[in-house]
Amino acid sequence: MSSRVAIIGAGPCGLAQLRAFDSASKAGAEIPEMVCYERQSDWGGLWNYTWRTGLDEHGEPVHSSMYRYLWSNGPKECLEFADYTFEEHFGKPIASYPPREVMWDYIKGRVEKAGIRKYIKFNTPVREVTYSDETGKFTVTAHDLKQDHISTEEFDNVVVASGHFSTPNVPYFEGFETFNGRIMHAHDFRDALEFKDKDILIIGTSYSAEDIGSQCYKYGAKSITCSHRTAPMGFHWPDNWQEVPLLTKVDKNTAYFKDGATKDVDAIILCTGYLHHFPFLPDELRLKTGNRMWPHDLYKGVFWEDNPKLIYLGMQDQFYTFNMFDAQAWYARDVMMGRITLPSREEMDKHNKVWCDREETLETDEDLIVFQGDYVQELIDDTDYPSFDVDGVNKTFLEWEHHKHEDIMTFRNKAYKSLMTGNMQPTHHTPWLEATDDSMESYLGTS
Ligand code: FAD
Ligand code: NA7
Repeated sequence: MSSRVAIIGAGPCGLAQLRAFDSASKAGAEIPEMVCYERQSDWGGLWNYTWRTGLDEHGEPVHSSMYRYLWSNGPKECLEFADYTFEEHFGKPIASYPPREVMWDYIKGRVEKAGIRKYIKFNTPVREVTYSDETGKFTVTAHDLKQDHISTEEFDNVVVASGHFSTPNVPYFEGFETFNGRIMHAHDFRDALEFKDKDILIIGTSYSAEDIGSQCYKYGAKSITCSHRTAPMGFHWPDNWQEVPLLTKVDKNTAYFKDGATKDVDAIILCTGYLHHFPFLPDELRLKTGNRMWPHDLYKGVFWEDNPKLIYLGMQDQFYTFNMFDAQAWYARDVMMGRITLPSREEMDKHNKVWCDREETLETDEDLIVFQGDYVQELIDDTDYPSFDVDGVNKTFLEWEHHKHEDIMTFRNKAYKSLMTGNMQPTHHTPWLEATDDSMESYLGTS
């Protein structure tokens, strides 16, 4: 019997794993039997938008944290698949910051072309994974929600591709229980129009804070106040936007900050990040980490060192996304297929330490980007994933950072060169601030 691989999640990471095996198969190799379990009814992970919040129609936690009007927060040229370009998908160069629907279409295009939907069991959350030292196999228990049937299967490898931007980190601040307005986490944010003409308070200073605040500004919020724990974001914000120290308490509608300042607000949006949450894994298999560039205990950033037959994809904090997931999936595939042999535990620890130590030295965004670029390069050097210009991607990221610091409300009007095709991409037909229709037809200029 050939070996069997379970993949948990059909978001960009899980799809990368399926595509990696598929490409080996199309090149004539014998590949393991694969089963991909996906909790949602469709693929694409976070990019599969839902209007729902809280629990879904089956009583499962809603996975997606994406919202209406979301446009890519980095240039698409930095995440482009090396084996399936945007130009191949759309038949022409397109502007650099596509809205979610356009991105979702692109993600789907590659896997539809590959014909790998057949491996996925939709509406089927994984409930439990265990490992037996005796048999050397994993037992995966999954719940078919449509049939309301729970079943188990055995596998030689398990690939955890369940994402880590879905379970909200929700801190408490004094007075929240009597606040006279809406308190929500970014995970439940869906439509900025809800906050038109409102004074909003955002807690947090990372991507969600920056982008949800910008969305609210774009769609007519009266004022945006951003409260920071560590440091302000420091962009050139519009006049009705201020950055303040950390919230200390709220009383009715009044927010109090560490420096003694106050502000009356209508709503509070907690952009306080997410938890790595794997309720289906036992202690000895479960990755425990915050959102960081080099999660510990993972050799090459993917293999669970205590039992490298367990693989985690995409668990890093991310500058690089889709092409990094591919690099990981191709490498993991080659290990699972015996093309690459893992070193001893001691060697793994040694290798890990080099990356951990380097992570400690990272200070600037440039350091973080180059660090992740070097990691991607290390992985792709060892597999047949089409090599691409990682240094060029790093440079595009740096241009992007520069454009954001020039003007946070216009950076999405810029265009970049594809590192895969070498073609300059066009600027979008409408400046981002004025483009209120985020449909694919509008973006591609076909309506
Ligand atoms: P996910 O996309 O989260 O997919 C995980 C999949 O696993 C989901 O389909 C989920 O249903 C499934 N799953 C979870 N648990 C189970 C279970 N127990 N059983 C079965 N299935 C399960 N990246 C960019 O490159 N550009 C952007 O502009 C960008 N914007 C973002 C905006 C937001 C608001 C967020 C939260 C993230 C954004 N990201 C962006 C980063 C994002 O993490 C990646 O683009 C990508 O979606 C990660 O892929 P993934 O497969 O690891 O996880
Ligand atoms: P991140 O990038 O993990 O950032 C979380 C932010 O939340 C960060 O600014 C933290 O501040 C802040 N935070 C966390 N806990 C607290 C508490 N208790 N009080 C105040 N502030 C807090 O998450 P994002 O949601 O922004 O981004 C995740 C992904 O979504 C990203 O990849 C994007 O592409 C979209 P800190 O700096 O630690 O003080």
